Amino acid sequence: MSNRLKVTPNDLSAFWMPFTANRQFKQAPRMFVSAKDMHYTTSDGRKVLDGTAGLWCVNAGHCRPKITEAIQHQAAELDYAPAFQMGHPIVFELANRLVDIAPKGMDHVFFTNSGSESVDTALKMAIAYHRARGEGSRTRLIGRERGYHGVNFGGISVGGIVNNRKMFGTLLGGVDHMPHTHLPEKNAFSKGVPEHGAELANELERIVALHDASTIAAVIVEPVAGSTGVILPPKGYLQKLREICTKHGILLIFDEVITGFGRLGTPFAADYFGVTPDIMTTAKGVSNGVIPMGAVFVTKEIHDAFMTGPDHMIEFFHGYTYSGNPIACAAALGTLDTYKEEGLLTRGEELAPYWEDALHSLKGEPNVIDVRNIGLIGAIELAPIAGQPTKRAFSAFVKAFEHGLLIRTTGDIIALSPPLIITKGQINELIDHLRDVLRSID
Ligand code: PXG
Ligand code: PLP
Repeated sequence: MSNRLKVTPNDLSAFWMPFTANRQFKQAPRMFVSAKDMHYTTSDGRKVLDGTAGLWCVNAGHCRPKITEAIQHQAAELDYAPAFQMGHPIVFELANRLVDIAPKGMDHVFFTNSGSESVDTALKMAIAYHRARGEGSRTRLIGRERGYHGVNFGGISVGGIVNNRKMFGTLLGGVDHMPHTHLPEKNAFSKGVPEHGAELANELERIVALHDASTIAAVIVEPVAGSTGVILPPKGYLQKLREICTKHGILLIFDEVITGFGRLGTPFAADYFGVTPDIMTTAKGVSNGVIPMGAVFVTKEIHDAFMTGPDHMIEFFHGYTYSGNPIACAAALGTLDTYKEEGLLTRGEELAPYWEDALHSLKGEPNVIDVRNIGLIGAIELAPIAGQPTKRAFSAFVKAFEHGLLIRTTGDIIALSPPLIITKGQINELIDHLRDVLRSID
């Protein structure tokens, strides 16, 4: 083992960890040193079942050979090519492969390096699209309470998670928010999409009436909200949003960073719900989380609106040094090959009923106040400890990790999103572990 891997507590201070309780972590570090398929191995040699596909990204499971080999080969062949005014073959191949599996009408792809960058790219595209068509007054962006759209300024402005916003000043101007769709008093313990709440989409009409459609560029929502603790769209809600946007000439952006690439048992949530947005933001599963990558899908209409002016002029003044990085593209192609060979983009559909029954068997366990599910996503909401919100779920997280299971918590909600290769036996194992954990914490 190289010296680099021998970490002692005094070595931990330099790294300021993202979205982490740094001081707690550094007192009792939790480290993974390797991973294979459904499991991690910890620094003390224990196996941990991955109940969350990393951070909702390792959809094909860990250290898959096709992906590893593609990266190794590409690193030795062409490590980098300038992203601006130059190309390399596999970035075009990847874009074509992605368009092939995307919902009909999503014909063009713009590459980024993360979900946050995909979101800010999409917001800029929406505003610039209207301007290119001579409707420069359409600059407002509409998000939703409890929405998560990454951590860049555009994303936190349209996002609706208070802790992600309140420390960071005035954010973007000209943003409004629709209400979230979490209605526990009506929808608790729903299996799949809840019955009640489609009328909340009409709040968009109220916002349009307030600002006038001529000032609104786009509405952005997660088809299924993940980070905020798994909030599902009520039956008919997304269809209504689509109708209202179309009626008023407002672009609809689906943020599919979590739902993209098979999470719901269909390639994209747009397929699951039968609702096609104008722009779709993705990341995570596009490259199995192995190399950072994001992809923004747009319709031909949006793309073509930019393709005006002299041929030698740049059409869209936007892009990243690493947009379409060759090694990221290779990882993504290896990922798409793996998804295809193993049918992973639709495997969730087959497993969803089993997953649903297993999750809902946790109803009645201590402090469980709701269970929610869709595709291969699950959430178990716990009653908070009085005066100490988040503490109960955090205890569950630490306990689960000690017992060999990785879960994710936000507030007092446990979120589950296993790799799409999970077996029924592993679903049982995951739920049994979780049941023990719920029975053993305060
Ligand atoms: N949009 C959505 C809908 C997301 O879920 C992002 C944008 C930002 O992606 P990047 O790649 O910039 O992180 C996300 C990311 C969690 C969790 O545990 C969720 C995300 C990231 C990390 C943790 O819920 N979502
Ligand atoms: N900051 C500086 C000083 C830069 O030169 C660049 C890119 O050239 C950036 C930020 C943006 O970096 P990226 O393209 O990786 O987003």
